[in-house]
Amino acid sequence: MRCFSVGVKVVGVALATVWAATGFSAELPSSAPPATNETARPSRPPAPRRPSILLIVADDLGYGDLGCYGSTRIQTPNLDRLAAEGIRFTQFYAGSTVCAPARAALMLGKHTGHLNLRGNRRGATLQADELTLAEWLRAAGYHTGLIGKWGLAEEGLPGVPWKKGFNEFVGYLDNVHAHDYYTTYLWRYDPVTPYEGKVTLIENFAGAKRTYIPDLCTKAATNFIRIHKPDWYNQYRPFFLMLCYTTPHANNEEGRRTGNGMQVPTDAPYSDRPWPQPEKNKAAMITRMDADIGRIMELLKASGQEENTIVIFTSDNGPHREGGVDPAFLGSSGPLRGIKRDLYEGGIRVPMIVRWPARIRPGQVSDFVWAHWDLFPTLAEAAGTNAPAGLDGISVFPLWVGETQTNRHEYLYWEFHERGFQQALRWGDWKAVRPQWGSPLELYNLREDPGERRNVAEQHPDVVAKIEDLLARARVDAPDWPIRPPPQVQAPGGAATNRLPAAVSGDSPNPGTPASNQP
Ligand SMILES: [Ca+2]
Repeated sequence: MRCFSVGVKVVGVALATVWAATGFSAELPSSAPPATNETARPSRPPAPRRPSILLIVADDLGYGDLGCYGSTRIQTPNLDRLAAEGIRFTQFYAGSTVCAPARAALMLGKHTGHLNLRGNRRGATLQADELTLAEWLRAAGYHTGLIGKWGLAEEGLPGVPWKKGFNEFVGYLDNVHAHDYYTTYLWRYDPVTPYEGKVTLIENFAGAKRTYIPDLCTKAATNFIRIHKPDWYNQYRPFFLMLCYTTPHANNEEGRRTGNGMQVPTDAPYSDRPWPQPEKNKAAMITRMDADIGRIMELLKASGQEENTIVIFTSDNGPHREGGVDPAFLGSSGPLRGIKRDLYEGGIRVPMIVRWPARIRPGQVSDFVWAHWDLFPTLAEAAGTNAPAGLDGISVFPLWVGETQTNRHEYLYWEFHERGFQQALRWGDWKAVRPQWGSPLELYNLREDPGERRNVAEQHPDVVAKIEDLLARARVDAPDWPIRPPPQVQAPGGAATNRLPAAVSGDSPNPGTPASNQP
């Protein structure tokens, strides 16, 4: 009994601090864990213990933005250490080249040839009948939380986080709202309080910049990890926490007003660099996130959760040219070609680090080819379940834990519906890109030419033909995303035309987002 009392006291202290430092305490009571008592307390933890999962997703962070991926200008010592203590993947791909479809691919385990959501658009949402990774893990007994940017539904739509598998949520629903690093409100969902709605951040009223949202997300994450430790007072229930920083996405609206949309409280430790101010700020944003992740790792260690928590770090798509930055200045695409909104490697190849001391041997670098849509089946297996049928993803769990990985992708596929219609497909070392509807495939050999500089399609017609076959079966039409040409297609002979050939259906205006609202 004494042990129980002490435990409750510890929990109580942690709960009291949940939102205290986030500015929420004035408006909201603290959440509380389910009532427990001595008889409900398990006598021992179930064995083997399933891991907790912390999935950290950065926003528009490029393949070359971390020290462990070759950056010489941006300091990321904590992520470098994370990589050294786990597996750093060199050929991991985002689900898309912009936010919403990439995150949909991650949550649903499908690629953009099968998603309903294939681009950024106001009003887009996950559907009620679409099963998410969070729903799967919650059904498997995990306590699930989302902190930061969601971007897969706005208020009143079926895809809001609390209807898609998350027990708790604090953050941004909408991708454009997520541009604002000093917003005056966030959304919060807490079924225990219960609370569902907007939380006002009065300290940011009238343009004041007192609460920097990534700082708040870090505080919320550390509180979540303290409270939901899979200890006896939580009946050894593991957690799944998805921490979606907006770093280093630009505040596009601020960028248009001031020329610098890279918001951060201080440009340290880059203040004295002879760089343009937006570049200093961008580097400082990434280094600040790195320090935050370092604090989270310290907490996992101090609270005894380090050994059996899988920590994953990735990004949703490649680096942007927004908010006053030039993505080449800091080398954000590394050696790769292209940026956000391209289907060249720089738009879609992103960092992926996985650390799990209990099962993953440290110090590994892997060139295994996989993607966001593999996280669903992989984490389902980590949670001791079989993934649902019908996913495009494969489980990479065997590779993670040093077993033979027999399951490999025949190919990876992307399509993207801004600026017309782009497609890309990776097959072995080959990468094909169709940069706009109706144009011939470009072909690159990534082993010899990772920067996609030499289009070798003419030298390899057999490979092009094979990839055209794969493309024909890689996708199905989506009602909201008709295939359309770019505004002006050069017809044979040089005349510009907007006409689609009869074979292509769905010739309706693409409901794309206006440029000013591009997430
Ligand atoms: Ca993004």
